[in-house]
Amino acid sequence: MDHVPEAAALKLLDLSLEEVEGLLVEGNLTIGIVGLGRIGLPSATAFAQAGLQVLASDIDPQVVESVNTGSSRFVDEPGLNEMLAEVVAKEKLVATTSTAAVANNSDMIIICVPTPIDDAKSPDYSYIVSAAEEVGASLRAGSIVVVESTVGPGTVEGLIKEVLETASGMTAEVDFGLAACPERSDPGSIMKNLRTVPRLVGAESERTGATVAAIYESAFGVRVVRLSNPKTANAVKLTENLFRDVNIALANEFALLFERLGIDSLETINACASKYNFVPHYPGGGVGGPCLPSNSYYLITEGLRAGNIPYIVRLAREINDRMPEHVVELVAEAMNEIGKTIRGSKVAVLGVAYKPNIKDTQLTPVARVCEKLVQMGGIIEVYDPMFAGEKALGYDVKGSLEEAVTGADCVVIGTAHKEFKDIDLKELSTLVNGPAALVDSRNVVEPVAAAEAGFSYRGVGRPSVPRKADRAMRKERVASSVPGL
Ligand code: SAJ
Repeated sequence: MDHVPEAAALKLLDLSLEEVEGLLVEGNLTIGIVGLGRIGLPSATAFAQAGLQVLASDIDPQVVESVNTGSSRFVDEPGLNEMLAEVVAKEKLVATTSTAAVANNSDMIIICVPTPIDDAKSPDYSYIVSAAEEVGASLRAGSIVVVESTVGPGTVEGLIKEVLETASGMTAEVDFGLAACPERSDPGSIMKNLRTVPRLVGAESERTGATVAAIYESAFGVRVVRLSNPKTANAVKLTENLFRDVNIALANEFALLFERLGIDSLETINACASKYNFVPHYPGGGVGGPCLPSNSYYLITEGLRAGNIPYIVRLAREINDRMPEHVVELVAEAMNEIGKTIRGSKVAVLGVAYKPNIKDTQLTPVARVCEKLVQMGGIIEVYDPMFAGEKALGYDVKGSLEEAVTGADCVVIGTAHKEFKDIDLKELSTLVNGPAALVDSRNVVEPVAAAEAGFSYRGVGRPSVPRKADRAMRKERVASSVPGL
């Protein structure tokens, strides 16, 4: 049975800002966190580190148990594990499987559960709805509920409010407060982001907004950007992520064209960046992670409801979703050039994480690349420094890069991990089953260096460079066919 400290019943909603500030100084406020994932756990830890009492729940008993022993599964979040151990030892953070206990004993309850998309690419709000139902059923009058999960604009003041009101029998902004404060953290830098990235707070009433803003401001020492309502706060969150997704799609679209025109996208983008108003985004083998691949669909769904389809957003998703197929096309092309086929060949995939230096494969585009290569008869060997010797995407990840590439007919760089930036291409060429292909989906190696090392090279958005051997052969052919040469 989890030990849950009971909080003195306090009506946060009815307090003046001065009273709230007084409680913050004394640390006399209990923050409830629902969902101990990549966002919930760092937030719970940081609130506890700020001196507040934190009660947090997760449906997974193993997660609850490990948090209560002061350890987390997020080994790629610098600072998190040390801070977690400290706040758990001081009993400032207690985890439980009971969301009811969290709701009943906290002054401000923050919902941090995932909001993925389903197979039909519609937002799956089932986790957030059941979290809101449980919170509502045990909510104390006077508490404030904050939604940090990413949702479509209007979902907090619509669906979530309705669920909370039905489950609690109370009315928002009369009996309890309701606000959106969408998370804006970058996995891998979350502890730093919590203290530096301004928060967005949009509430149903001025007093709730002011209280929620004061709590985040005081706990994390960050600026809070106040928005008129929850839907605007959620619109900001989506706008910034969709800006990124659409710009990456534009970079990918140009990459496909520039490959054909023999133009180097990287050189082009880096030169564009010398202009005062250009924001660089880079082409690659697709867009993964828990945010970008799904965030568009929250807006598209609301757009369809409102009869206004965000076309560019939808098209950007299609372009980015197609990039893994393009990586496989490049593999086939590069192998074809040296007389090899994917079928029956050994392909070493370096990096499966959805982005560099992260132990996370959520919606990683490399999964699609591997799947397609297997379908085409390739024999896949996987190496990723974050998963060395473990399993990832169902593959046994090799213990070292050398192990994965030895005897490979093709090497595919799937993720731009630090380790891969230092690859010695000459040494790599001695380990593979030469002549071998090298396909870089993340712009890690230089095309000329790859060709000089004897690889049949292809890179997303990069011009192909003939290998030294091919160049010599071509010269010979020209010489023998042109009289006098
Ligand atoms: N990618 C490209 N080209 C680029 C940048 C990224 O192809 O120029 C790819 C990456 O390889 C990756 C995907 O896009 O597969 C997502 O990359 P990301 O850097 O946006 O990483 P996320 O999704 O983990 O984190 C983002 C945050 N990104 C950064 O701060 C750099 C941030 O925009 C959001 O706050 C966060 O999602 C979130 O939680 O919403």
